[in-house]
Amino acid sequence: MADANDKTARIIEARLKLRERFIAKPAVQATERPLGSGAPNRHGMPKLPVGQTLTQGWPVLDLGQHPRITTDHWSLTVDGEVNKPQRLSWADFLALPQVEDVSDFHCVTGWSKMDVRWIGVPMSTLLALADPVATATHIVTHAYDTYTTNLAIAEAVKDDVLLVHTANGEPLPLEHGGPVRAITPQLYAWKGAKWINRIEVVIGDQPGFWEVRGYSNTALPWKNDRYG
Ligand SMILES: Nc1nc2c(c(=O)[nH]1)N[C@H]1C(S)=C(S)[C@@H](COP(=O)(O)O)O[C@H]1N2
Ligand SMILES: [Mo]
Repeated sequence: MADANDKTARIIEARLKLRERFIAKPAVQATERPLGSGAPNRHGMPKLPVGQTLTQGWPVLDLGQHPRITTDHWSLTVDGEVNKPQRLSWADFLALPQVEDVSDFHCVTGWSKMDVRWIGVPMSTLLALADPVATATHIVTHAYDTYTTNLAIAEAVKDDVLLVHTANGEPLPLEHGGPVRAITPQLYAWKGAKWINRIEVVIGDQPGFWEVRGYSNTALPWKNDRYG
């Protein structure tokens, strides 16, 4: 057990170091007054971003294919501009320190799903394991349905950016990206790849599926930053 605890401690320390390295760099930040309504959320942003309405359900939006990946066949690669490329099996993924977090989900089409209780692994943990090279700036996440989306590393290492397998106490449903998807609560939801299977670290920005088709590259809900 001591070994497992040491390993967990090392992973957590590497994650904190990585966050210091990238959060300290200028992230894509809203400089104007954030737009929206409601009491501030934990990031000081109005609970409901401008132009959004609350939904009780959970609409499904994607390219139309729901790849059925069993956990036996699932894997996650972290590669590209890294010193230690990783390939994790389902067991490897579940052996990483898990976090539980409650956050909101804002879709660019105008609905917001509030207070989802997620369980998963921080994106920053996975990046810390792979150790991005000094000049790395962005990631491209890839999914089993061929979807891609890009993030500045400074966004990707935020505390609430997770690779989740559980939502509100249930395994993440297939149509919402099960067994594992990414979530980006401080950006529009298209920045979170469902059925994620690869995190590619890159030097310089590489827009993804929607970013090259007219969606905003930065995707900031409190700036109404929907289209590029
Ligand atoms: N792999 C994959 N991830 C994806 C998409 C997709 O088509 N494929 N669509 C994105 C878009 S546009 C949105 S709005 C959200 C929707 O997530 P939901 O279907 O769980 O509501 O997933 C995002 N992640
Ligand atoms: Mo979307």
